[in-house]
Amino acid sequence: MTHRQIETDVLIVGSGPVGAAFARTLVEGGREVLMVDAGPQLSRRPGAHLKNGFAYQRNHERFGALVRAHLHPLAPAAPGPAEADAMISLEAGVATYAVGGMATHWTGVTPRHHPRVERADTLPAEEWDALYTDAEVLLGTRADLSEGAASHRAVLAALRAEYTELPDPYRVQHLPMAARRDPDHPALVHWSGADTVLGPLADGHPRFTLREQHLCRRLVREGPRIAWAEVEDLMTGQPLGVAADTVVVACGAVLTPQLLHASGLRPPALGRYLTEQPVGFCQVVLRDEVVGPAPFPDGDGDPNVWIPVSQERPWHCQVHRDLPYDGALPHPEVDDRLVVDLRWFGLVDPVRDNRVRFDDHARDAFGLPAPRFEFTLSAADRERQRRMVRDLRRAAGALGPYLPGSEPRFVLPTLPLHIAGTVRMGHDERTSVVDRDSRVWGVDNLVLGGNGLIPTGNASNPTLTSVATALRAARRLLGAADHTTGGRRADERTRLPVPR
Ligand code: KBG
Repeated sequence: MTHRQIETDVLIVGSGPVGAAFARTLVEGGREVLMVDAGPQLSRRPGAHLKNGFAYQRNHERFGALVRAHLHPLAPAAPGPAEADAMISLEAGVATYAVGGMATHWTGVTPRHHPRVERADTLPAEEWDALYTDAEVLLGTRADLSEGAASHRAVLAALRAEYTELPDPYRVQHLPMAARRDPDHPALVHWSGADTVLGPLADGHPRFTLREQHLCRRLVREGPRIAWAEVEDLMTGQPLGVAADTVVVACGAVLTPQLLHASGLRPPALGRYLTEQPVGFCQVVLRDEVVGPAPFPDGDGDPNVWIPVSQERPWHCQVHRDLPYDGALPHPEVDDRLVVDLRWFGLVDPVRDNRVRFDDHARDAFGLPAPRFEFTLSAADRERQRRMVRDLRRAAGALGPYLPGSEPRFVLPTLPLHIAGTVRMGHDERTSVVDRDSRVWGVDNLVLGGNGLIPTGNASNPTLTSVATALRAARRLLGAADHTTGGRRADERTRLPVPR
């Protein structure tokens, strides 16, 4: 079949919040952008959060069922439980194929990464701070979402009374959330999605085109550049050839390296140094002394309480309500308003042999090389997680008894899917895939985005960091100065040799 040809300034593969941050910045900078996503558009405004529908805000179970239907297994087969690691397993990992990506259903938790424990040294601290602020604005992150909820205030007070030793800025506090209460109807929460990041682009813009159910199968390299991309309209089978000055790939920490691999772009660090966060989880029923004299009012809102990562506590803690896990037992006898989830996210160190590899002989559901995970925890990683779960028990003890069947355990399999490191950013092309402008080493016009770029062990939710990184990369594409190298512009950079 012959390829219909399209020309554009920028092709963006992937329409999650990171792809959207690239699109918004580049369109506002005067570029014409074509964005493609293999998944369908599920809402009128592209990439909107599905929980913004009234019914789902009132029922976590129903929303959980909806989300499950949008998750596709990444690896072809999951091992039996006997083979699974008791702390973490990637074999049943999933990806969201939808316009908006995982932000069609995410929790919106958007903390900054800890400057020493989690953050990469690729940028100076002042630049990180400025980028984080811009990313927070773009995502609509705020700390006051739950301030008005009695359950939130009760959990916050009980945990503050327990963790008196924690100094500022690491004490128990409000969880930063990319969501806001609707000013006209404060009982409803409006969750940020990729549409929030797209802003005016989501309502249509002459320089922005979004094509849903269009799969990028291959990037075709000629010399030091991507000459064109092979894109398939999945609904017609029609192939398109897209020639772009710049190609941005931001389709998740597994599917981004998958596309590079499928295109024969296989730098030595591709898929390696993979990290994922083990999650300790339990649910408690808040005890009377925590609730206080009056019951929580109907329609009170959920708590969103945070204990940030610190050097002594390299784990991220959130106390909130979220989707129920598979196999959660129903408890009609328990007042649902008194149940809270405790999720403690652990940090693992990046090592070269922890990786996703792509099988050239097996295909995934979209016909691309199937991912396979090779991932084990070191003794130090395991010890860190054991400390984390001891701390989870301490926090639970301050709040109330465990909900029967929801005693502390590691969440297995699949969550949290904060896979990182697979296309890591760095200073050296042997141990990283992109430079600090997010550009693939040795390919002039190929830029990557997403959690895969995060090169360090991390425990907090990564989306804010990835949006911040994307903002910087997009601004560099527009010619912004590189503050880390004395003000050189992106188009003045020294060309690197093409790796063999
Ligand atoms: O609780 C959430 C959490 O906020 C998150 O970032 C992760 O991806 O998924 C968890 C379970 O839904």
